[in-house]
Amino acid sequence: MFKKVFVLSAAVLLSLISTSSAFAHGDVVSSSPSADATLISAPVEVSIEFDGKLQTLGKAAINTITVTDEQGSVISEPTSTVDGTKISTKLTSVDVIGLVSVHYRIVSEDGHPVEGDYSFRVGETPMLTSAQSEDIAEADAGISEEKGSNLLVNAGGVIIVLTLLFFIIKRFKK
Ligand SMILES: [Cu+2]
Repeated sequence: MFKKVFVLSAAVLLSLISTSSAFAHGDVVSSSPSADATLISAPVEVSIEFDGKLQTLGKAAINTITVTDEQGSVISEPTSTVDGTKISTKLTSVDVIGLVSVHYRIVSEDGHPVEGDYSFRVGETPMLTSAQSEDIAEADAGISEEKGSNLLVNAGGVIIVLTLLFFIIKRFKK
């Protein structure tokens, strides 16, 4: 009986670990233009690459990118194109200057809706200042922080299972 409980618990533990890493959760891998970039002129399109395929639901627009200028006006086409792990949208105007904001809303491979924002600049000296390289370092740190929190969640699950296992074993030992 004791052995049975142990094997069962180990199986639960293993399945917890594998389900949490088997699916892509909609993390951004890269984008074009990249976050915090400074460009001489506006890009023709904005695209974002995710860590897994995006869910599609026929022609329904469940994955969207909306690009806005510094005044908050939408400067992207109403439709976004999904191609596997990538989503892109064309800009309606190249006459853009200043801070450009990108807002995305996607449904990840495992069915989670994921939203996010980032921005880049157009029309300013494309020289990398020390402040900007700090920004890039921070952005990189942000990505690893997110991965860290995922690991923490997984660790939390493992701890719960181990605690349960401990109490089950304790009960059977009596
Ligand atoms: Cu997920």
